[in-house]
Amino acid sequence: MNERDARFAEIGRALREHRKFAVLSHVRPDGDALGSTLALTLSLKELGKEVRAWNEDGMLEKYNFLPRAELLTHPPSTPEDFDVAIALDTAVQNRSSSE
Ligand SMILES: [Mn+2]
Repeated sequence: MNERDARFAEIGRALREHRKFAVLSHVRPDGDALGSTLALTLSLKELGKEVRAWNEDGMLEKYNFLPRAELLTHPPSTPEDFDVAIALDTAVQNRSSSE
């Protein structure tokens, strides 16, 4: 297995072997941020996982046509624990939060 496939396999294991996920994307989201967040959220739910889909800016009205758009919300003000947090469409760590 080459290095890229090994990394994908490792990500697959992390997804299969854990139960509770937060799926996040960058601030001032675009269609790929919100669409990829919803797509992974729905895939994980299909696997029976507990998933939160959050974006600092919430769902943009113009993307409300996306399937299950209502699942993507602003993060709550109270902290929540997860097994795995996944940042999508986010090349640098501090781009998923406005802080
Ligand atoms: Mn983007």
